[in-house]
Amino acid sequence: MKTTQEPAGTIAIDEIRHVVDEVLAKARVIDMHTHLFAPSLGGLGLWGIDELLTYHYLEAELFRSLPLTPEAYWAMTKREQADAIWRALFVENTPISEATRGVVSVLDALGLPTAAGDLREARAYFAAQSVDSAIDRALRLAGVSEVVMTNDPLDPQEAAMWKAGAGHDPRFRAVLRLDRILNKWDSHWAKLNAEGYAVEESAAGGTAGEVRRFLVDWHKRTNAVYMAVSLPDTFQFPEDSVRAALLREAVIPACRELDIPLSLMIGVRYQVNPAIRLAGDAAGKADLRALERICVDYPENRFLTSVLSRENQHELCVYARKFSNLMPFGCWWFLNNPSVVEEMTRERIEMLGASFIPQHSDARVLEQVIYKWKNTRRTMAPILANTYRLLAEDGRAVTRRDIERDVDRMFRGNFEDFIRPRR
Ligand code: FIX
Ligand code: ZN
Repeated sequence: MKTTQEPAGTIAIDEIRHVVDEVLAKARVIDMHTHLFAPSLGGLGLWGIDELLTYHYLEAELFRSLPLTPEAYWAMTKREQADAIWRALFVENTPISEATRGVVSVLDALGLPTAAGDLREARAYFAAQSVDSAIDRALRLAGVSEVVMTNDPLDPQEAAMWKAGAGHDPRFRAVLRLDRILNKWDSHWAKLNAEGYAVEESAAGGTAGEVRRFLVDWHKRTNAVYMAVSLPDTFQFPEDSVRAALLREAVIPACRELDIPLSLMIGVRYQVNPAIRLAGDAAGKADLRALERICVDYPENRFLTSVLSRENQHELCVYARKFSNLMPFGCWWFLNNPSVVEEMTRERIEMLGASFIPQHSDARVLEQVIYKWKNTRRTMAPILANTYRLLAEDGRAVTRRDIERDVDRMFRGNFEDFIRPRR
């Protein structure tokens, strides 16, 4: 029996869903992990219909729907590839998969036909756009205020542009991606040497200090908000390996020195089918005791973490309850499907409240932010509405302010706070 006065702005239970929809629609999210690039980084940034259709998610689906060898596909021009994918997945079949529905959703949001026999009208539309106006339109339609890039300091094309002063744009934040250093040291250490860093293939001697210097120099050049690495499902820490040594002696100390988080994206089975290139990666259940050990050994560091295997999600939530320097984020890659996003998000709210980052888009093509954030809002709305209904039924009235605060925290505040320097 409720005796206390209900706070101002209390929402009736049957009004909650409506308010949640409004608040989510109004929210301007920070997309904290993408493969998008600021326009000053030239051709690295992908956008437009041909890029949307030749997305590796769709390439994987193409090879299931068309008796076409990967070799024959790679021999095509980008335009021919896009035509083949449109015909096979959108004309000769119904676009019901998450990735094909995504393209339909983008075309619809841009006022383009979603069931045309060919791509003439879509191509004409994009040909008439400038990259800057395309960026502003996509971010506005997606309700995204800024995106975080994935910048590779060992990518020759990208590195040259940063050294030439490119890259700075208020809509795009930088991140130092370290997969080549940590996962492919044997084929990349010489590049650091060539750039004047006295490193050794064995990673012995002064290598760690030099890698640290390299990272600090690139942080200065890019103003990166965090460093990141994807790791295999077999990742172990500690381990007698160059990767573990560089993590321990270079990357983790550099992040502490620069007071920025390290993002650990764990659980990739790289190139199980190299013939289909980017689409050839898979997922595997990882031993998250490596993450436990890293959180225990480096309490001064902050770790953004996403795990690729559905089977690792519960453990990650449990570890986040143990370590405040661990921030779970996103429903990564093969998990970014509404049925799985729903399951993961409900569990995270039950175990972590609003103290996690529900999603990132992982967009590789600009316009993908439009459908990925539309899907996220659509999936989150019933989950949040149900959560607040349960709270109200349990005896605490819910206000619009509660919902606004939680949504802002999950889609902005948690990330902004986690990257904010502590010193
Ligand atoms: O490692 C990553 O950042 C992954 O997101 C990508 O490598 C992957 O190819 C992808 O596009 C996932 O959505
Ligand atoms: Zn990614």
